[in-house]
Amino acid sequence: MAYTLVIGNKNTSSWSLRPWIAMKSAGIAFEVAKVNLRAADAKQQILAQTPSGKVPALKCDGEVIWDSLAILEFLAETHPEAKLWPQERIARARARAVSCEMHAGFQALRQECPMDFLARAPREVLSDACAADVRRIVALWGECRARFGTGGPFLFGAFSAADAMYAPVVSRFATYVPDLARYGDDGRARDYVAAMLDLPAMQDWGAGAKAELGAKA
Ligand SMILES: N[C@@H](CCC(=O)N[C@@H](CS)C(=O)NCC(=O)O)C(=O)O
Repeated sequence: MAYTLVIGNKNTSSWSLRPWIAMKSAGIAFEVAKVNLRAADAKQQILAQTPSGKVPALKCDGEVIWDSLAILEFLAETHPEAKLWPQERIARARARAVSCEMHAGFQALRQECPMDFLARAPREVLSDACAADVRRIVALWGECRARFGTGGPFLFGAFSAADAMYAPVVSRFATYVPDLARYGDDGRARDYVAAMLDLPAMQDWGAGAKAELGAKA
């Protein structure tokens, strides 16, 4: 299957990172079509690729699938060998639950701490709403790691779609909230962030972000 993944700017397009890191980590080959979201005609460029008018979108055999979570579901179905969802039923249900919680929530964190992949700018103070989001994520990561994570360093042990969904949050925490102990972390969330930042695919994304910013300077 020939895939083209339409993505935005690597330093800031949080939603684009999700399917990109999943495909890289799962070893699924794809081409990239980049849209500079800061270009004056960005909307037209995106609309030429996907009727949603948003990135990411996955093009495949004349079809287009948009929305990061829908793309992950499509990839998981098309590539069962990649095991993008955990194999065990309850772990899989939980991985979907935490992914949907991410997809539909954490508005305060998204607004206050927009992804800025390469920046390191710790925040001394977060709003109450944003701090509540951070505490909830720390708690859910800790629970996933404790209950399902024995087989590896990721939320459900081996890398899964849930990690792809939270990759932009990992980046936001690295930028703005490096000290997760202040938000109830017992060390599990900190170690999870470190494991995600160590992923070769995550480092590739950072190198790409650097190259894009360098190219513009
Ligand atoms: N729910 C969508 C959201 C996608 C989204 O908001 N993408 C932003 C970039 S990160 C976008 O395309 N913005 C450009 C625009 O709205 O014109 C997903 O998960 O893919």
